[in-house]
Amino acid sequence: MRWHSVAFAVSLLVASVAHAAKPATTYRVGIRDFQFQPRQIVVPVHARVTWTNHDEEPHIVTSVGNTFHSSPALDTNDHYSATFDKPGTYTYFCSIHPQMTGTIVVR
Ligand SMILES: [Cu+2]
Repeated sequence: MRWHSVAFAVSLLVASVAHAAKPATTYRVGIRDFQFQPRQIVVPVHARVTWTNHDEEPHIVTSVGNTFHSSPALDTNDHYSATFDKPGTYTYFCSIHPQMTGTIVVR
């Protein structure tokens, strides 16, 4: 085998390992002052969204229409993640404080 063939095989191997090890990108939504911040985010397919509660009150991330798994009650500094594998607009609210609403747009 010639040297350039070996180099090419090694570069393919490195590329495949790098691809396999790449974690899903995580997007963060804070819960603060009874608001989801940012209230709307746009993420790519397969994105992971993590909510973190910074309030002293519990909140529950609740999917409208059960299009993704809703969270348990999140106490202060608790976080919850969901992964979005299909394009679409996912709306949610806090089932304890229904005036709190948010949207995940997956493209
Ligand atoms: Cu709440």
